[in-house]
Amino acid sequence: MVTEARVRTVCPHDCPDMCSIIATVRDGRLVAVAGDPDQPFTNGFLCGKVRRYPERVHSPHRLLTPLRRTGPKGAGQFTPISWDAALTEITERWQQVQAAYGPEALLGYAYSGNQGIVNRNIVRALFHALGASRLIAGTVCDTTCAAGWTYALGNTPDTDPETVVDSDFILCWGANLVTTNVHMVPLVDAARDRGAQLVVIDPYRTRTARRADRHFAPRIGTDTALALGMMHVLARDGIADAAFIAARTTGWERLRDEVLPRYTPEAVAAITGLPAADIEWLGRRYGEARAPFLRVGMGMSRHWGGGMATRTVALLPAVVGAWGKPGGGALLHTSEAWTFNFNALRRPDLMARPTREINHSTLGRDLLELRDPPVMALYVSSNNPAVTCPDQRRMTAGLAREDLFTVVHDSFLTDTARFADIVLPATTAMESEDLFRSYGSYYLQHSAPVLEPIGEARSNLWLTQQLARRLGLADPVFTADTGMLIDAALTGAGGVLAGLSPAAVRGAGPIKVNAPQDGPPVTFFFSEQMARDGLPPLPEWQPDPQEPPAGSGQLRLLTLPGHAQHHSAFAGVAALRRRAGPATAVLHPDDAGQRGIRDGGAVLLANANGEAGVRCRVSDETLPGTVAVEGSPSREDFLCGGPFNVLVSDRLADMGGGATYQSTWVTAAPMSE
Ligand SMILES: Nc1nc2c(c(=O)[nH]1)N[C@H]1C(S)=C(S)[C@@H](COP(=O)(O)OP(=O)(O)OC[C@H]3O[C@@H](n4cnc5c(=O)[nH]c(N)nc54)[C@H](O)[C@@H]3O)O[C@H]1N2
Ligand SMILES: Nc1nc2c(c(=O)[nH]1)N[C@H]1C(S)=C(S)[C@@H](COP(=O)(O)OP(=O)(O)OC[C@H]3O[C@@H](n4cnc5c(=O)[nH]c(N)nc54)[C@H](O)[C@@H]3O)O[C@H]1N2
Ligand SMILES: [Mo]
Repeated sequence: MVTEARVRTVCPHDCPDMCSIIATVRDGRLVAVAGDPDQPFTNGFLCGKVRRYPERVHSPHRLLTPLRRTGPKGAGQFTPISWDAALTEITERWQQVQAAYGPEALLGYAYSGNQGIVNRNIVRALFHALGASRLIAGTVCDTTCAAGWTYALGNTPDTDPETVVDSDFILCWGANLVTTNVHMVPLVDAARDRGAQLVVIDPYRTRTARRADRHFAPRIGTDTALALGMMHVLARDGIADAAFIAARTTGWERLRDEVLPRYTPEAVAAITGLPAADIEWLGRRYGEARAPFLRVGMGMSRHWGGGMATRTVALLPAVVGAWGKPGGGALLHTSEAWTFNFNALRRPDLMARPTREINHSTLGRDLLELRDPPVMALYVSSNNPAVTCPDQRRMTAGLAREDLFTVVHDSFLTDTARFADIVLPATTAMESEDLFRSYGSYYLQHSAPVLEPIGEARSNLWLTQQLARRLGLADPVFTADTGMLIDAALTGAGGVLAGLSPAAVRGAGPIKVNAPQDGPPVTFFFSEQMARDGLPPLPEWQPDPQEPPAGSGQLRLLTLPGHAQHHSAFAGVAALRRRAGPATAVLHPDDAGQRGIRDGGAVLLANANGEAGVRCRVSDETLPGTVAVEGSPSREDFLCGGPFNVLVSDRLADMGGGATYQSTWVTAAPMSE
C-alpha cells in the first residue's frame, strides 16, 4: 500500500525568507515541496532552488556513511567506515592533540548551512566544554554591515518587510531581492500596483534592477558618498525633517556643518560616476516621498569601506523622519528581534576561561600561521570554507597540511570535505527537528522531521552529543533531546519571544511575532561609540588606498550570489547545476573589446593571489572596469584554477572584521583552450 503524507516544515538555508514548506512524503521519500499558502510571507511559492528539494535530499551524491581518507588530501579518495570506528578515531586523535598541544590546538564550529536554533548552536557547547579555540563565524557574511548598522541605529529591530505594501517609494540599496529575497518581491509589487516607485542602487544590472522604475549604478564602494550627497540635497533644500531630527537623533548639526557641505552633487558625481542630476533626483525624491522604505543588502558592505557605507546609508530614514510612518523605515535584517536564550545552547559557561578567537575570514592564514599552539585538529560543520572563505591560496595550503587532523560533517562531499581525514554524513533539515526564526521577516516556526535519516546520516545534535559522551562530558545539555533544548532556548527569552513556550510553538505552524512599529529611539549622526572604537565618529567617504591607479588595466571584481545556487549547498542537484552553468565572468563590452575577449570565450582572471579560468559573458549589465562573477562554484567548475575566492585576499573591512570580496582587482585575458 502506498503511504502518502503532507508535513509542514521549514526551509533551513541561510536566506532572509525562511519559507514555510508543505512537504509531500510518499513511501518514505520526499516527492514534492510547495510554499505554505498559510504563511503570508512565503505566500504559497518557493524559490527555484528549494522547489528542487527532493533532488537535493535524494541526490545520488548524498553521503551515506562515514568515510576515512585513503588518498592525498584534497584528492577525494575515501573508504566507508562505521560510525563507531569514525567516532573512536576522532576522540582518540582529539585527546592526543589536546595532550600534546593543549586544548586550543582544536578548532571546531558549525556555521549557517542549517539555520535551526538547536542544530546551529549546540555544536558550540561541545567546543566550549573542550576549551577549544573559537571561530568568530559570519565575518564572511554580515558582521561588517551589522556593525555599521548598529553604530547608526543601536540594536533596534528593523522594519517589518510586510509593511512595504504601504510605501510609496521603495529604495533597494545593494539588495537583489529577485535572487536573494524573492518573497519580498510580491509585496513590493503590491505597493507598486498602488503607485509606489521601485528604485535600485547597484553597480550591477541585477534581475531586481531590470524590474525597477529607475536603476542607478554607482561605482563599487562609493555608497557612503552617494548617501552623503542625498543628505546634502535634503539639508540644502530644507526637505530634512527638522522635528524628527530634533526629537530622535544626535549629531545632525555637526554632520550638516562639517561634512555635508563637501558632498555637493558635483563632488559626489565625481566619486560615484553617477550624473549630478541623478544625485539631486535621488535626494529630493527620497525626501518628498510620503513613506520611503529602504531595503539595504549585505553585498554593498563587503569591501574595505563597507562598514562605513552601511552606517551612512542607515542614517537616511532619520533625515526624512521615515521611521514609524506606515510603509516607511528600513530593513537590513531582523536578527536583533530574536532574543533567544542562545547561551542555554551554546554554553559559554562550560569554558574554563575565555579561549582564543579565530576570524572566519582569516581561517586559511590562521591554519598556516597560528602558533602557541598551532591548530592541529579542525572540525567543520555546515560550512564549505574551501570555496566560500577569502584567500583560497592559504585556505588550500592550510587544509592540505599533513599534520592537521580534519573532520567535516556535511551531506555532500564538498570541496572542504575532500580535504578531510574523516567525513561524516549529515542529515538535511528534512531529517531533523528544530525551531527556526527568519532573519528577513518576523516569523518563527517549529519543524518536525519529515523523513527518516537517509543512509547513516546524522544531525548536528546527535553528533555533538555522541562526541561529548565519548569525551566524558557529563553536562545535561549533552543528553537533552530537541524538545528540551527548544525549551531551554525559549526560557527567559525576552522581547518578541517573551511568553512563548515550547508547547505553543510545537505543531503550531508559522507564528508571526510582534514586529516593532517605531524604529530606533536614537539615530547617531555623530557616534561617540565609534570614536571610542577608534573609528571616524562622523560619516566620511574615503578612497581605498589599495585601489590600483587608473590605467593599470585591472578590473574590479564584483562577486554576486548565484541565482540558481545557494553558495555551494545545491551543488548536488544536477538540474540546478546545469542552470548555473560553468563558472562565468561578465565583462563590459568595452573591457572585453580592449582585451580581445569574445562572448562565450575562455578568459583567465588573475592577480597576485591566484587565478581562475572561466567562461566569459560580454554584457553591459556590468559597469566598465568591473568584472562580475556569480555564485560560489566548486573548483571542478573552473577551466583552471579557482574557486573565485582564490583571487580574494583576507584583508578585513573597516569594522566588524568582515571579508572584502569586492576590494579585489584582477587582470582579464583571453585563454587558449
Ligand atoms: N539565490 C541565492 N540567494 C541567497 C544566497 C545565495 O547564495 N543564492 N545567499 C544568502 C545569503 S547567505 C546572504 S548573506 C544573502 C545576501 O543577499 P543580499 O543582502 O541581497 O546581498 P548580495 O546579494 O550579496 O548583494 C546584493 C547586491 O549588492 C550589490 N553590491 C555589491 N557591491 C556594492 C556596492 O559597493 N554598492 C552597492 N550599492 N551595491 C553593491 C551586488 O551587486 C548585489 O546585487 O542572500 C541569501 N540568499
Ligand atoms: N566571493 C564571495 N564569497 C562569499 C560570498 C560572496 O558574496 N562572494 N558570500 C559569503 C556569504 S554571505 C556566506 S553566508 C558564505 C556561505 O558559505 P558556506 O557556509 O560555506 O555556504 P554553503 O556553500 O551553502 O555551505 C553550507 C554547507 O552546509 C551544509 N549543510 C546544510 N545543512 C547542514 C546540516 O544540517 N548539518 C551539516 N553538518 N551541514 C549542513 C551544506 O550541505 C553546505 O555544504 O559564503 C561567503 N562567501
Ligand atoms: Mo551570508
